[in-house]
Amino acid sequence: MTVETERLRSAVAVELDRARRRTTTLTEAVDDDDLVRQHSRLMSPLVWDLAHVGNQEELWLVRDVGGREPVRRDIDELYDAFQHARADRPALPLLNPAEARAYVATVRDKALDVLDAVRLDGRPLVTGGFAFGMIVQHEQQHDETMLATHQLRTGPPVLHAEPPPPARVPATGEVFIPGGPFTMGTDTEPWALDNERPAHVVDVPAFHLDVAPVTNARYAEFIDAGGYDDARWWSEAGWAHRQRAGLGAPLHWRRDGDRWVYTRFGRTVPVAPDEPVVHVCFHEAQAFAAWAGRRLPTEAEWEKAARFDPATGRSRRYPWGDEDAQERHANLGQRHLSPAPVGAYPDGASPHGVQQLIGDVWEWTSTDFHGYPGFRAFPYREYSEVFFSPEYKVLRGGSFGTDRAACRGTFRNWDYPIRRQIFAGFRCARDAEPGES
Ligand code: AVJ
Ligand code: FE
Repeated sequence: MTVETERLRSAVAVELDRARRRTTTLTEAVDDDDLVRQHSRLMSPLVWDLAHVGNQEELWLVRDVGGREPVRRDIDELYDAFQHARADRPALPLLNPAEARAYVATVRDKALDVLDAVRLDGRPLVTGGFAFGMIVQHEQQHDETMLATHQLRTGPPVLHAEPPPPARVPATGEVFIPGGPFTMGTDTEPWALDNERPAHVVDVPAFHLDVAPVTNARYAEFIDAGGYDDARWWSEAGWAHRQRAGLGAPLHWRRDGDRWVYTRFGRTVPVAPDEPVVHVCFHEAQAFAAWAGRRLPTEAEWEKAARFDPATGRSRRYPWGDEDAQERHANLGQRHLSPAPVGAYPDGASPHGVQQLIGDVWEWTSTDFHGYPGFRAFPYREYSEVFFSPEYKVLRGGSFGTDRAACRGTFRNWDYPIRRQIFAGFRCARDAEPGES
């Protein structure tokens, strides 16, 4: 066995362990009653996420990669996300918290055993540790989902973290990105999921993009200007939804006298003016942009701004270069329990000077979720392909609740345009003027 393979094995083990520590934090912060309760019809009980994470690990690492005997074949159906809607999951005969903890621990022991024994080349499923990387990202994605469940639960705070760092540089205005081709997607990122592949050239016309995500202060101006009551700014579907759902401010915001407050993980505080707005749906983002005389960026514009290096003509892994995300680059991984103020991460800026593309808030784009030209489902259709549809909008960049293992310049998230419980905000773009190129 080569030194390189051994290094990959230990890197995988570290990532699996990091994900499990986070899952443990999220599921040990509350008592057993709270774990089995449904905090919102939009979300699963936390104990479902916990055992589902273990079940996917069993299916892919223990049974498929390892060829081992099933641990609990009888529970596959309960934890198949396609069999039961989130709202119906509390009524299922789920593993109780103690059983779920024992199950995920047993599966993990076996998965680590498989990691020790299996060749990490040959089969495409394991090349570069892919299946293990997929499972690490799956657990981290569910950890972010569990964090959103924590945000929806009521009661005293149970999660704790340092406040985000302060602004260090100005982060207002927009930058100009000249027109021209760039490489979107990837063929080389070892843990990239199927929807990020293959790499392909896209010609993006010149455009302007905000230096930073739209802040709470700016968003409050839209509210104060009557933006929620003026159908002019909303798409037809957006206005219908705004009416039906009675939208009037981001989720979790509340008026307190003449100011806005929001409740974050059980703590009610004044809305921070210079932090990116979060918990707005696509329709709200789109309406804000129209009111501001702007528009949402397309997914290709977002990725070009995040990855294209005009000096070399190459697409990089992240806005700051090819190096993995460090703490100084971006607000990721639940290190803080909120977005950071705009201007807090100058070290994460792109060559064009666009800030906070990675971390803080997922950013809505105007693009429907579809496969890139030449897309091939891997390793299963249900990861992405079954969601390719104009019903879903693409979100980019990751939030404060996204782990660095599940976030990069090519990473694609998607959701319904009405979703607000996810950690989503946005930034605005506009077309270049004639003559600008
Ligand atoms: C990529 C975040 C939309 O949570 O539905 C988790 C990730 N896929 N389990 C989701 C996922 C299967 C997915 N998103
Ligand atoms: Fe899942």
